[in-house]
Amino acid sequence: MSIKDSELILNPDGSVYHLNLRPEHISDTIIFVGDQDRVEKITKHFESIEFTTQKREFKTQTGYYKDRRITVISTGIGPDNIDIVLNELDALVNIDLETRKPKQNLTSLNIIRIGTSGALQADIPVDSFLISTHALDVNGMLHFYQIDGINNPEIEDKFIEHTHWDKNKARPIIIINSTYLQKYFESNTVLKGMTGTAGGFYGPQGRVLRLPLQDANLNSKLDNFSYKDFRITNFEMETSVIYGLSKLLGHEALSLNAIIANRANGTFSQHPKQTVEQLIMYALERIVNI
Ligand code: R1P
Repeated sequence: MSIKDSELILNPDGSVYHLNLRPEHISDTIIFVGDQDRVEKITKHFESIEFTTQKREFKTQTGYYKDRRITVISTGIGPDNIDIVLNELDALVNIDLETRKPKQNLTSLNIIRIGTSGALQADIPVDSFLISTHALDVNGMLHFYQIDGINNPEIEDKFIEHTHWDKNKARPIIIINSTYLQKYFESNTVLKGMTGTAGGFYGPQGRVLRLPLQDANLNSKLDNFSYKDFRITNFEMETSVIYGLSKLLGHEALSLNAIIANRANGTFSQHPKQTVEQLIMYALERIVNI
């Protein structure tokens, strides 16, 4: 059965609907950033750029860094955009866009997120780098897929019990990332931890401007949750769904976080752009070794 036009929408030039990409436009090594302006902060280091396109917040460039063909794509903010980006990238490599049928031989992409994040633990300094070894999904998008096999009910139940999680909110999902990519990015100076992924920036991450929160103590409960050697280290808005959808679709993914805020002690980096630039160079130098 071929996938109907309404389910896999292609533009008149044959590109996928939101990303404006055809299969030949992407590498199998893909860097995700949130901010569309961060794409060129990465590709300015490339020897050459062979392709550029942008539709809405999804800007893509493909080129070469030290003989390695790399695609950089901006996802915008949040889990909903990751649903679009990962499904459309997967369609580019794993669905025959002519016959509209899934391919027999599947391609596994290497996906590296270079993002910013706020630490939840007082001892994680601003301007540090952190690899997400685990992800805590508190936004609910993944529940629309069959997630048996990527979730960890035993740890999730402990978390629900610890936080008295409100049953009107989506059940939290904890994903253990087991990608082979991690070993390429580890070092003595890079921290590791469980990254919480929220579906919003303010209330869902415990920020109060004018609206009261359903649970004003949630961040401190996240802060002091521990199970075996798990500790929730930081908050952002994409990692759990990148990890979840990548596992379901058969791709390898790793999330690298530049910690630019510390929520526990209320501090923000004095030079966030420099910190992100340093993480970009750190990532590029390691990507060439994969
Ligand atoms: C919020 O300001 C955005 O910044 C963080 C969050 O995950 C969210 O996307 O990541 P990026 O800097 O990668 O966008």
